[in-house]
Amino acid sequence: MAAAPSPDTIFAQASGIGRAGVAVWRLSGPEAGAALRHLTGRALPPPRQARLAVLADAGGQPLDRGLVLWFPAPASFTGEDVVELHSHGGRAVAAAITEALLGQGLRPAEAGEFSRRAFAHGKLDLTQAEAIADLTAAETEAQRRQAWRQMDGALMRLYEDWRRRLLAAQAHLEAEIDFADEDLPAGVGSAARRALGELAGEMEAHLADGGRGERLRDGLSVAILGAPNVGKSSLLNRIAGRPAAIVSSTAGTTRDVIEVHLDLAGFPVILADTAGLREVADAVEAEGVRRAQARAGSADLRLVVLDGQALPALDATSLALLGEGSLAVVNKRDLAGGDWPETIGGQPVLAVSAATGEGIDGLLVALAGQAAAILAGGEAPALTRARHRLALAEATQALRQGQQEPLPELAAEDVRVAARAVGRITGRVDVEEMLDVIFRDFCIGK
Ligand SMILES: Nc1nc2c(ncn2[C@@H]2O[C@H](COP(=O)(O)OP(=O)(O)O)[C@@H](O)[C@H]2O)c(=O)[nH]1
Ligand SMILES: [Mg+2]
Repeated sequence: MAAAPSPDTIFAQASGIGRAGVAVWRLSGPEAGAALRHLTGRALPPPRQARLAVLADAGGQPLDRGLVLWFPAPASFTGEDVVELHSHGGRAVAAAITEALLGQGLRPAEAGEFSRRAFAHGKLDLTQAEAIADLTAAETEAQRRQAWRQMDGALMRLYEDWRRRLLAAQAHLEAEIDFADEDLPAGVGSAARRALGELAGEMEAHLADGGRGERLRDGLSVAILGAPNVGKSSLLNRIAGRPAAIVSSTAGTTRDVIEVHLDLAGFPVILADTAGLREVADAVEAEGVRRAQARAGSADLRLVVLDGQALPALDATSLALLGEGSLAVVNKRDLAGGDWPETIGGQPVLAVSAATGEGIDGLLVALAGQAAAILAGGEAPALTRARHRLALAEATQALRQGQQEPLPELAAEDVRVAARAVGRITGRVDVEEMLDVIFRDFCIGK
């Protein structure tokens, strides 16, 4: 791909802003080498070797001492001339270095601009660029592993392989058009149509993953549901280990959805406390109930909390929530006698006490097991973004249509549509309009 001209030399503090032992700076562009020479007052160091240097401003006033590295193009992260500086991580040091770089005509980088330049120079594809953002955002081990695999090129290889095979099928179909009346090796056209079916099948299998990769990026949504006063908020607080939600003996206190983010055995879980489900007159509480019901509907998993003291009596609303994708949690075990059934609504009962903490570990193990069952994948790389899903859905639809076309001209056009859709995922075609969307969510300095 032709690299877009990048006349500006950009810089950013790539490490987080604030007080730290060391701050890492990145400079990229044609003036990066000159900027380093001016800062150090010396010739450029040998490529890719760290050198200790005093960094000084234009008047020769020393600002700090740190490591400097020189990565001449094209063997650098962006593919341009790149300089890396390691300074001390104080605010005043950062301000002084920023001032010195601005004084040399360098421009502060925009969010994602380094990765965008790396993409423009063919250093990474769009799935890898997205994976850098994911790796930066990863909060749990499973998220890190998924982002790492994608950054390592697992999705790029999968999608690029599909695109290559699509282009081959397209070439075969076009050969059928051009040589319709001549000698074409027997079966070229039917082989191409068979390839369309195989490709569509592989893409459909990749799409039918239950949103595993996307959920792993976002976190598994778990809703705590049940009647008022059964101890839902107390349970959330016990699990969170801090008073995140309002706990009160007045029914109907929790009126909004309150969330805590958990790391369960490496899997990200967003646990949401909700308002008790019941018929209400009060408008605010009714809104809380409405939100609770909406969350119940959209959650990946539901913890249906029941009051152990009330058993075996069960309210119809809670009973209706039990079933596929839910866990039956009997709370207030410390008060109840212990004669609850083994299963309720077909779900095994997890007896806990939010007050004493009894049974909470078992509940977390069960929750982690459910999270793993939903989020853990096999060897195949998972689809991680709605953007990829849309493009692949478009591609499979075109392929299924192409399979049905008796005319090679029309089949070839369908394959072209499919190849273009897959190419958009990695950024091999039609990308300009998507670049802003993708790089917008990056941090500065990435
Ligand atoms: N003894 C005992 N009381 C509890 C337990 N869980 C909650 N409670 C009490 O039950 C009342 C309602 O709790 P809350 O968490 O606000 O219930 P929610 O309406 O379902 O959110 C409060 O007085 C809590 O202290 C428990 O496991 N044991
Ligand atoms: Mg509550």
